[in-house]
Amino acid sequence: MRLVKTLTESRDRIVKQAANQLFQRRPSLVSPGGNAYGEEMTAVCLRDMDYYLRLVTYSVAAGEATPIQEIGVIGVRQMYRSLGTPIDAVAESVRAMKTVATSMMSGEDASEIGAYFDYLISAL
Ligand SMILES: CCC1=C(C)/C(=C/C2=NC(=C\c3[nH]c(/C=C4\NC(=O)[C@H](C)[C@H]4CC)c(C)c3CCC(=O)O)/C(CCC(=O)O)=C2C)NC1=O
Repeated sequence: MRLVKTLTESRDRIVKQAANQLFQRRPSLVSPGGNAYGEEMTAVCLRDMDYYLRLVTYSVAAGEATPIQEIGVIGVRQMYRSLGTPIDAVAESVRAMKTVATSMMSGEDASEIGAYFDYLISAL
């Protein structure tokens, strides 16, 4: 539960820092023509990242990856394709959240939550 608390309390920070890393690496996402271009679309992108961070948090609490699979993975490829959202960039945003979140924790905790992030990244 300590881990869940840390993840929940740091949610805003994790999402914002990870989004900054993502947009620095892939500026085209937030440039004209990019899927996350404009204040509103960028906000929706950050909202999706927040959804995924919540799913990882639920899975850590549950001790299994079922929430990630059932809520966050099934059907999302088709959905993102129809929205023109590059799924590899979504996966990269999750990887960036993993980097930020695990850097806030000690070794054992980091590897526990890291496993759920990895599960999600490979499922996407
Ligand atoms: C909990 C399960 C769940 C997920 C995963 C989810 C995702 C989700 N992301 C959406 C849109 C979107 N998602 C993004 C996200 C991004 N664009 C990028 O370039 C980046 C790579 C990325 C952020 C990392 C954007 C920009 C939109 C709006 C696209 C549009 O309206 O054209 C939409 C379309 C409807 C809406 O705008 O709300 C859904 C349903 N909804 C859910 O209920």
